[in-house]
Amino acid sequence: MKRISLTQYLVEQQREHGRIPAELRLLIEIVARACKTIAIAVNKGALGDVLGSAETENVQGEVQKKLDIISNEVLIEANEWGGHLAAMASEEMDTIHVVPHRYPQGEYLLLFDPLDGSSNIDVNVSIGTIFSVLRKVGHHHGRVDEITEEDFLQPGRAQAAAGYCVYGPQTTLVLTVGEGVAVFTLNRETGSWMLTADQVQIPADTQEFAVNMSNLRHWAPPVRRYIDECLAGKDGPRGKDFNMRWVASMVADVHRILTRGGVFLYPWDQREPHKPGKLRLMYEANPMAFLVEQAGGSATNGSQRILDIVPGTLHERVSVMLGSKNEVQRVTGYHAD
Ligand code: AHM
Ligand code: MG
Repeated sequence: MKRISLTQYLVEQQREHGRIPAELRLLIEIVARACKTIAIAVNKGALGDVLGSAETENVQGEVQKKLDIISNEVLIEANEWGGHLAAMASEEMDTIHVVPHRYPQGEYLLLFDPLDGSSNIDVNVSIGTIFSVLRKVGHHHGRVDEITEEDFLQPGRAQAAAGYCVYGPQTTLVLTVGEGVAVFTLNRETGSWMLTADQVQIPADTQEFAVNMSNLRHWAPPVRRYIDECLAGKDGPRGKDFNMRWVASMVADVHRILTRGGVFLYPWDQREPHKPGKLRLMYEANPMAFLVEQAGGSATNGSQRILDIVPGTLHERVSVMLGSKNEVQRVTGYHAD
């Protein structure tokens, strides 16, 4: 079988299907190239002095790892000069990063979690990069300094593209431009991303859930009910046994779900009642929700479709339930009961 590269795939999307403008194609190519650079740093591990803590904190009060900071810098540097972006936002930066005046300003806004699954870096378990692309809306008359955080506060359904890269046994890039989900695998010999799966579909039913079970006693009753019923297996109300997986890297857990189905939960918990959840809406939940919906799955916060949530702030958090449609519908339904 003759495989096509990411570049060919994007040119086809642009030329034959008219699905993406040239600027968006450039943006995706640049993000993909940055992910290659991050993958090289990840692979070096202790030899590259990239493991461990940077001894700094991000805006959310989390201690940053060296790779969090390296990956953030790689993505910023790669994306500044192309003329495709107006501004960027990241889990690792308090405020937005407007493209400097010396470069032309483009039509897009890029958000990312540069290195997701930080707790897995030092233990050599899969980690990843998540990204989300929005269009600059409103009347800016092309002046860079007019871009503000407000321009980013669009619901996830407005995304022009989204994706993630998994740094695992294989380095894999998963992408949607709103016409299904495509998977590319990095060929290390040639340095090319090659299309290895297209129009990925998540089965509607599953017997596998992903959740951090150590938090069980803190969850709200609908989530406890859902998991209790899964755990009861054949003898319980579901009448079938469930398997459990929890990588603690959202990219890896979502990738498994895209590959063979499943349901992923990171629900609200009562320890910090005012915090809707752990995961961030704009650069974790939204891009993953877009991918999952494009693959025929669902994503909600228990009461609402993730992609319909209008963000109030850049770093806002959200409760997440995503994956196989029928399971997400069930756990969401328990919230309405
Ligand atoms: P991070 O962006 O700081 O790495 O945090 C997000 C990660 C997700 O990838 C993962 O699903 C979750 O945090 C794991 O949380 P926990 O350590 O509670 O299992
Ligand atoms: Mg993250």
